[in-house]
Amino acid sequence: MPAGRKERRFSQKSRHLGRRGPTSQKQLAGFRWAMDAHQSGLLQQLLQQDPAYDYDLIVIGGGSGGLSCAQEAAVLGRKVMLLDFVVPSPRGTSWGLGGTCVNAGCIPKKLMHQAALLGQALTDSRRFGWEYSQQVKHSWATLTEAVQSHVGSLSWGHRLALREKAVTYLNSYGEFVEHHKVKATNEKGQEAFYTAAKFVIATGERPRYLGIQGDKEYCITSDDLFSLPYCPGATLVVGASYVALECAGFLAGLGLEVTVMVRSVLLRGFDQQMAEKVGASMQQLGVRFLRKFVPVEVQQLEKGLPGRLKVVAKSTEGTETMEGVYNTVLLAVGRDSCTKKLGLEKIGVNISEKTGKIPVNDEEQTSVPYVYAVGDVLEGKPQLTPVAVQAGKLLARRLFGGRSEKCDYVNVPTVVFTPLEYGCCGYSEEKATEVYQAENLNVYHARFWPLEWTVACRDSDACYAKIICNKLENDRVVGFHVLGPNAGEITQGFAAAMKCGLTKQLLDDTIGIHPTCGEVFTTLEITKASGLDITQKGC
Ligand code: FAD
Ligand code: NA7
Repeated sequence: MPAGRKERRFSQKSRHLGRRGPTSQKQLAGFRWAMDAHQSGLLQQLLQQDPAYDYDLIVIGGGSGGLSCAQEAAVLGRKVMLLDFVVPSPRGTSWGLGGTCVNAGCIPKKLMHQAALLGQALTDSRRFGWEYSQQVKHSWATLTEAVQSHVGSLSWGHRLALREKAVTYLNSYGEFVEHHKVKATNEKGQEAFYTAAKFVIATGERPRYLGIQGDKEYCITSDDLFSLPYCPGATLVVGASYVALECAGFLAGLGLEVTVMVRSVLLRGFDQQMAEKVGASMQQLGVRFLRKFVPVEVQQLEKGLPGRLKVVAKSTEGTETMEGVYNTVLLAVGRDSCTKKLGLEKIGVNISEKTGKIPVNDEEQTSVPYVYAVGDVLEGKPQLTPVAVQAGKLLARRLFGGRSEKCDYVNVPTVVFTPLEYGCCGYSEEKATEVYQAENLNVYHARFWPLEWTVACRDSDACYAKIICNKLENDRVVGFHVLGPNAGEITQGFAAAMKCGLTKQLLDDTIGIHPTCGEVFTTLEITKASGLDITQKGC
């Protein structure tokens, strides 16, 4: 190992240790760990580097998973390079470091969801005594400018964090050229080659197109929506997954005319009773659903920002066709893993032929032992930012920190940020029935009317809570579902309880917080099987 590198690594470590007082408990525990590791030989093993390589670790992809893994490895004293490159969308949209979540996913999506909720709050506010006479209208330009400004600051923050942790960041596209070696190509087409002992693939996914006439020319995807330089106007959203419904939801909440074209079911993979309730709540907001249709052609009728597009669609159940005219067509028909142009075949990393995703073992190791993968590229794992972050961090600790904790992909909570939010953790009713059989399940449910909605005279029957319990395990909660305001905030806490083995009895023993939506879970009494009425009456 070159002397300079060794010094840098130790000075980094001592800076890290020096942050707290020399006698802090944490530091003492650290010294004790170091002594033990030294005696067992682990320390020597961890510090051992192969001088044959430029880096200990090269991470390809600077999104949620890649950033977390690269930074943790650097904190552990390793020499790390991170390559991140955004191939512009067919409409030319591109962005900086940070990946999907920061630039074209969770963050801008949640901010636009908030913009839509504020519109609803304005309407409610009159019932609470607010009087205002100005015409209320929404400015798309102000919203996108504010959202992009925040996104830009997060992206910049990631750059600074990499610099602080001495991770070498290159805005270059990475691909394997031979074992332990990648080619990094920058925006100008300049190529450089780097070697590393270990690699992590965290290249994520990008929106899929339909392959029909006019799709790449005239349609946009979520990659383009959050920075669209003009208000999309009347919008057709194609697809019925969470990305589709979330985008449709906030566009409708901003006052736009929104139609969703659904090929089969809403929210495939989610609890279907809940999915239909999400759909019903969106319909109430004015979203139109075209069920069992797929687009076959998109034509431009008029140029403009936005222009006018004609969409021809055909039924999935017969020969019927239909046409519609929209200002914008947003495709949300799935996402393809960025694994095809990584040169994986050159080093023998297997990918699933069907999905393009990378199968890994429970330590995120691919078919090539020195190559690992985290995040959305993984086969059969939840595709969520906190999952990618956790997997990346724990992977770095196992590779370079002598730790053994693995990412737990079970009972991962998630939320669909439709105007009425849907939060869930654990199994859908369909999946629970498949795993445990219907006769072994108790399904408790209730409708609830948030207090804030009473004065506002909003729908008393829209919000719904459901838990699925396994009778054979003392009524352990195996599925948690809530449709209501702030479902994300509610679900997070119950997810922690489920990790601790939450049972129906424990919920009954929990004292609620009044008046909140979450308290409904402490008073669930009616099972679905009983058929008793759960209708809420009001307004
Ligand atoms: P990404 O964050 O996608 O990062 C991959 C990076 O690698 C990208 O920057 C990409 O350009 C780069 N890259 C690709 N190939 C190469 C290459 N060859 N060389 C160099 N760089 C490359 N998750 C949530 O938890 N909550 C949400 O609310 C949520 N909302 C979402 C909303 C939308 C609209 C979308 C699309 C996704 C949402 N997600 C949400 C999912 C979340 O964004 C992903 O799970 C997460 O970003 C995955 O992280 P990743 O590191 O695997 O990949
Ligand atoms: P998903 O979850 O794969 O869903 C794709 C949706 O698009 C789903 O509703 C599909 O309907 C629909 N679809 C697929 N092909 C078509 C065609 N040809 N026509 C009409 N509708 C179609 O994709 P997402 O992009 O929402 O999310 C993927 C990941 O991105 C997610 O896990 C996060 O990480 C972010 P189907 O139910 O198959 O009939």
